[in-house]
Amino acid sequence: MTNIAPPEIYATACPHDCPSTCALEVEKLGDREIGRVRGAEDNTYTAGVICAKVARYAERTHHPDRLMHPMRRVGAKGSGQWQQISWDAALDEVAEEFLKREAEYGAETIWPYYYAGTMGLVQRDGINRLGHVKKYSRQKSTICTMLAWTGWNVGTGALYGADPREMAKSDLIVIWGTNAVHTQINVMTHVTRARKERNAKIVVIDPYRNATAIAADMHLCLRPGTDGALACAVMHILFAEGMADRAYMEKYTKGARELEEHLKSRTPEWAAAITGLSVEEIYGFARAYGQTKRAYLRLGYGFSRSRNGCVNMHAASCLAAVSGAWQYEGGGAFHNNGAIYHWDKTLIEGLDAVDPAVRMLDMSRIGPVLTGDKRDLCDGPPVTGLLIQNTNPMDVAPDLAKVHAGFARDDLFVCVHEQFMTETAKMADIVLPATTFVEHDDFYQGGGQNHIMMGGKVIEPLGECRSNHAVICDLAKRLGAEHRGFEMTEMEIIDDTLKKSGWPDAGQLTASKWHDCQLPFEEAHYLGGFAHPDKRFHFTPDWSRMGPDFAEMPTLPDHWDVIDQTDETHPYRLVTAPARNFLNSSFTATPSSLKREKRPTVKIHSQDAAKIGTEDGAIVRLGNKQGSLLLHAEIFDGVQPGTVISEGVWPSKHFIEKIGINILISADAAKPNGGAVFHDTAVWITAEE
Ligand SMILES: Nc1nc2c(c(=O)[nH]1)N[C@H]1C(S)=C(S)[C@@H](COP(=O)(O)OP(=O)(O)OC[C@H]3O[C@@H](n4cnc5c(=O)[nH]c(N)nc54)[C@H](O)[C@@H]3O)O[C@H]1N2
Ligand SMILES: Nc1nc2c(c(=O)[nH]1)N[C@H]1C(S)=C(S)[C@@H](COP(=O)(O)OP(=O)(O)OC[C@H]3O[C@@H](n4cnc5c(=O)[nH]c(N)nc54)[C@H](O)[C@@H]3O)O[C@H]1N2
Ligand code: SF4
Ligand SMILES: [Mo]
Repeated sequence: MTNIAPPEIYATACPHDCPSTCALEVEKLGDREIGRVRGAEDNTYTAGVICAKVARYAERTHHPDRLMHPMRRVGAKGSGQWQQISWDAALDEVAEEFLKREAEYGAETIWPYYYAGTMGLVQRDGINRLGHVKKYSRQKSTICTMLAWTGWNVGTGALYGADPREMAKSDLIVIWGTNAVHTQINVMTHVTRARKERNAKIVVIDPYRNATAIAADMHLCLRPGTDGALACAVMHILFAEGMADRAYMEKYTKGARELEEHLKSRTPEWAAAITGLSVEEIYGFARAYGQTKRAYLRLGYGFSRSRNGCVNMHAASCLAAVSGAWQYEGGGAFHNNGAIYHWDKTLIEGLDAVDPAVRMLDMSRIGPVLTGDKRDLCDGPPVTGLLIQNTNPMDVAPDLAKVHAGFARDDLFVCVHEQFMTETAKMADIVLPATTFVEHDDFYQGGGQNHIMMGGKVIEPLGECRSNHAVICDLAKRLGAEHRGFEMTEMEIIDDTLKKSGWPDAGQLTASKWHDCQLPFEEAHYLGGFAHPDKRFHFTPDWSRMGPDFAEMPTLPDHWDVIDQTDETHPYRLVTAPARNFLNSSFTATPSSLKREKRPTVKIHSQDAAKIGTEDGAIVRLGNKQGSLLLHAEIFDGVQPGTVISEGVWPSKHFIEKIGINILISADAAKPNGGAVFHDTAVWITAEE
């Protein structure tokens, strides 16, 4: 009998762009092999639960399609013809091309383009250090959080709220515009506790009966982009029926009188006409909310991804300030904990090298930028060089036809550092192979929770893969960029950043695995006052503080009717919600995720299907002025007629005509400070013969 030693277990954190940031335990089977991945039982937020796609992470790290070597394009752009080259040759070529373009057009012609493929602070944000030192174009990061954070901050003054673990102590949890079962499963852990231990009620506010709505006691299935109307009517009822906490408002809020006056005309009947909900549903929710002290608003991102998204987020956040639920444990509101970590990111991002005169390009408008829109280019030089890490704009960005046209430009030199041959990598001139999180050191912060987490390397890099940090430092040398951050290891940067930010150092964090940064109850619930200078929650938001494009924004919570409304030609509203087994376009290469998601579809109400003349499994064409695409119809009555849903983000190659759903998504920058409007699209639908 042979004695097989149990695998070594390493503590780390999930690197993906998910509010849960789970504490993980990874089995190490060999120098270059991981086994099972589990959620840490002893982390109070993760509590042993992780999503299925990350539990199967070995499938992703050891995928046969992982990029293993640097490659140079030899055929036409996008032809898929590559030649394997050495790291030195690849980096030399990138540097040479960038320097040549810089000499011709100035440094702003190079655009380091990145997002959150890994949420590790060093590997994600280090690219900014190179950009700042070189005075390359800066990125305005609008693709995800801009609308939600702006809408939250304008009311509370800061990006934090009631401890997410407090949901377990609530009597009513409102899951608003987040499909938690898909996008952050750990919310359900704490919600389920409240239900089991306290018989708490769960309300879901979402335009479709998604997996989270199925688990709820009440589902308000409203039209997309109408949450402001719902919030106003709920507050109208709170005021009208004596459920508004006037003493609380007197002490803690600004604008309560104006708000009450303004809401008189925002009746449940008014909101019913806008949202498509019944008056009874609105009363039912308002009374349940108003009569429960421990009522917790868990506000997600989904309902902010509209042209009126900031206004809707603010309106929803007002509920807790009218009811006074903030005063109670298990009550109040939460969206994200970004502000509790008070990072000093000078070293990671090279903030000491920032030149505010360097232009900022809106990442969500990469299509217009690459196709030469003068306004997007701030009247500056064209972008002729892209360095891409951690993101896949050829699939995920709005106005995909323009993005594809931009990447096809012959004069554009593109270097993509990736784990997989994504649609973006396919368009590169040089592709560099990237490590996955188990192959490099980093540290993480919880967005939807409250921990800083250490994520040390578990195995050696596979093939010739290198970390983002290594690539940025190697390029810096060749590009003549100097900064002490380029001379340090990942762990040295982690240690320095932790200490400067007032947290335990790298050694301590490695030993404790994570550090709980939750604010004390009084502070998290703003009981010493909100985070504005006047210490009040603002019912009357000052949008001018939040972004340049604030004109015409409503100065009180409202239904702001600037969404892509339906008309005779475009009778349907499309929501492009996240699929359970993908994470944006990540995991679209792993067999088990593909098997579960099957193919891109559009969910259509049976009444609409009858009008269109289509049936389950048939092919329909969806379109608007930006373009059109073919999708398989799925008859689904968990929406209001007029709303259609397509889950993703599927890479373009999976679509019948090889272009993805974002061909329909507008690159309009939402007000007041930009932000992509993924769930705000009017379309036509026809049956295909
Ligand atoms: N499985 C999986 N998990 C993910 C992701 C993924 O793609 N797949 N993406 C990750 C990322 S990057 C992020 S930012 C988070 C986002 O996670 P969430 O906060 O959940 O936000 P969204 O994914 O945009 O959308 C969630 C829900 O919003 C609903 N919604 C759309 N429009 C409206 C509206 O007008 N009103 C209301 N009330 N609801 C609306 C959609 O129908 C959907 O059910 O999830 C992360 N987690
Ligand atoms: N239709 C529609 N489109 C959407 C959304 C939607 O809801 N609907 N959601 C939007 C949102 S919220 C977001 S945040 C964006 C996100 O979109 P992306 O930022 O493009 O996210 P992913 O598609 O997951 O791509 C991240 C890429 O980073 C790579 N990566 C991961 N780790 C590393 C690493 O350590 N180094 C390097 N070099 N690469 C790495 C992964 O392999 C992956 O290809 O998509 C947006 N697009
Ligand atoms: S739920 Fe989110 S954070 Fe947790 S393992 Fe899955 S993707 Fe990662
Ligand atoms: Mo996101």
